[in-house]
Amino acid sequence: LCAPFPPQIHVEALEDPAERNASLLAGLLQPRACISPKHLYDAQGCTLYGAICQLDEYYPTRTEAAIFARHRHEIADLLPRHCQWVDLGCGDGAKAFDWLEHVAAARYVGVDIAEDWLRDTLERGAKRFPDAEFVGIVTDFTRPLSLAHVLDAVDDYTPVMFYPGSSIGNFEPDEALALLRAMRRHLGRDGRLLIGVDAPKEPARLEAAYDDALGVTAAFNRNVLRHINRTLGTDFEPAAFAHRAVFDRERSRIEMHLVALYPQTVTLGHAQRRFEAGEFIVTEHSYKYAPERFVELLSQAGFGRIDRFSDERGWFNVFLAAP
Ligand code: AVJ
Repeated sequence: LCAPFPPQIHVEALEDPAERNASLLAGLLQPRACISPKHLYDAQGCTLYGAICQLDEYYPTRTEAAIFARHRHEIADLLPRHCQWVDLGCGDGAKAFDWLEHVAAARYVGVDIAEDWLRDTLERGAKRFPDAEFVGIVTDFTRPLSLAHVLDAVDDYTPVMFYPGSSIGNFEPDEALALLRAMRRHLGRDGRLLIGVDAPKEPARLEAAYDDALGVTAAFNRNVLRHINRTLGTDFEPAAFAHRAVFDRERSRIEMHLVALYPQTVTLGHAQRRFEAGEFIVTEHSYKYAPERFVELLSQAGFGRIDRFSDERGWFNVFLAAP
């Protein structure tokens, strides 16, 4: 097999900037202002998220890594041979590359919204695994049609869809179901979904994970304002907002807020938005699924066989789902 180098990158179905700005603006003008969590990940945001993953309080990354390490061979044995590894939201690819050491993948498909990172990730991967083909797809697969575009482009090998880190938690449950259905449709008979999902636990533990003592998550959250100031030309003052993370038990989700510290008016292009002291912007929902709830969601999405792997404390679950 002769893999092309440098790896090919397709750019698919990205939201156009005007559309993107319009939906950002619409969110900010709602009575309950919100910013989609995808805007947290500019270059600075990606770096801060990397730092979050190393915090004592932020258990998900570490817990998932331990589950992967402990069940590596067992899971690898359940995966199709000569698969293509579809790394959804690949980032630096580190989690996936640990798997490629144990799975003879014919192709790695890195999917991410950030093209610069993707190129780097693919080049590093291609050097480390010279026998595999490396392909990148720049897309926002949170948008309804993009995943279909992605997978239609590469349907010649059996896919293993890899969606770690509990990123599925950023979707509202109905959107999560739609995304799982879209994945299911592209698995064929032998494809698999390997997905990491955070579980509900004591609110204090959850809230600490999203409001750490060093203030890294607070910086990550406030950084979204700098990001949109740059892209949308707004004049948010990051220091005028406090970071807050609260667990809503009933909805089983962490909510990240930016709370106005004093009354202020922000210019949003041609519009203005007033924030009273205490008024807040919702920047993220992170849903936590009890294992039986997530199994139910997977079943609704059309998955038949579902294996689950967890840590001793039951803090985090990894599901291997097959049609
Ligand atoms: C990347 C969406 C999985 O929800 O835990 C970490 C993002 N936000 N700290 C999560 C995040 C605040 C993270 N995900």
